[in-house]
Amino acid sequence: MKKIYLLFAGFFISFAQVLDNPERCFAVGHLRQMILNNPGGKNFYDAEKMAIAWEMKHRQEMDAMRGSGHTITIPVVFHVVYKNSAQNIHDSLIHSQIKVLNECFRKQNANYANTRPIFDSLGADVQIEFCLASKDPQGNPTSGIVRKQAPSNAQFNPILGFDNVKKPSKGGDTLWPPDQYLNIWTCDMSLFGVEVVLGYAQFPGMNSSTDGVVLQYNYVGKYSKPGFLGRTAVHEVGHWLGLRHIWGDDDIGTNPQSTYCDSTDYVDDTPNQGPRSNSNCNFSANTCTAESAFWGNLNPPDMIENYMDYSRDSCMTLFTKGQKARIYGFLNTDPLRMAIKTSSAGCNTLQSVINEEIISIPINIFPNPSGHNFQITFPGHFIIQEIILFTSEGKKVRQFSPFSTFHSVEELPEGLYLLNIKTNKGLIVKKLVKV
Ligand SMILES: [Ca+2]
Ligand SMILES: [Ca+2]
Ligand SMILES: [Zn+2]
Repeated sequence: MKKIYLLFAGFFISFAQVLDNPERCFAVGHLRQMILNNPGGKNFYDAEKMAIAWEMKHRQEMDAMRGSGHTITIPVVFHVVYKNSAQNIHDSLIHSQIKVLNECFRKQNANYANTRPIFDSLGADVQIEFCLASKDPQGNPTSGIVRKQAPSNAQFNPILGFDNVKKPSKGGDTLWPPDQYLNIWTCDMSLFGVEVVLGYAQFPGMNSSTDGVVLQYNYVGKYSKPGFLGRTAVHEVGHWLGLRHIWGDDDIGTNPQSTYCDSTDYVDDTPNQGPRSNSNCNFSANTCTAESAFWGNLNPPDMIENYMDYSRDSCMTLFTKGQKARIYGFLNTDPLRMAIKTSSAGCNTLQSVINEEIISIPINIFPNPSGHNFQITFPGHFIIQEIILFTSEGKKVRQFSPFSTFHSVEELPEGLYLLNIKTNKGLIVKKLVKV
């Protein structure tokens, strides 16, 4: 399909769009549009100056914090804005998304081990965790997920419906106070039925009435879309915390294939990079040879493992220590990000990831209800790796061997349990009733 450049507000919108290949991220386009809409208004670049100044002064503090066990918890509210049932995504996908965010920001992602040796000492436990808020702005209990049906003619794509998902008058949903919540909207940003972008974030230091992250609904959660692992949200929350793209965004609006090595993400341990990665895992990419002071005479390859590049989800493994320091710069200088560290919005305890309502997988439990033993049947192409039983409140009560035929629940109290069956195809959760 040929490239279609979309004209908007008198300038070429920065994501010159190849319509059969949705752009990963519209955060920088959003930033430019915000500045255009409100010239002279509060601006990310001012917030960034403050963050960089903080970072310079507090290097030692950052070192001392490492491994200290201190974490910041950020309560999240998901606004699910939908026009049909597919867009009204299941709670379990959102729970799974929170889990992915926590794995990546705490460096607990299983694929960290795939980070190349030249980079593997640079990965940071960012010491930030996310949870679904347990209190709404009025102080009433909430699941941290709010749902709103939008009229069928509502327009949420960034070209014809810029930030509309945040505006009730345009069919969107109002944000919750951004000093207490990370607001994440999910919606369909397609244009004429074609996906144009996976997500975008508003950078720190901008208009507080539109703060937050927007995700294309079918990229939410770990197994929502083949080939994607929920890392669109990780990338966007990285922007929301102040990170720039690793290549410094100087390829936008010009020739995406050009090599531009003079811009920066203001992080010294991420090597200079020319253009963005092209949603691939090209380990031989080395687009800039003159690196920053951090790398001395070394000429490291492009860090395609970084969450702030445009690599494929499966080869993303890290935020660096330098990116962590930059994030803490914003967390200690930007008014909204400073306030959210002591949010009183509380946290829900996540239940296990429940997939069975979404994907019909021919895995059966019998007998169910069960008084003594149960068996699991599954198709031959599934390999069962782990079987864990949780109470309906999410407390782990049993782990069963994946190699046994019968699993005993004899001594357990009667009631509803959730059986998490980890397979080579993903996690499947089944309800089990003990009688
Ligand atoms: Ca860099
Ligand atoms: Ca290089
Ligand atoms: Zn981005």
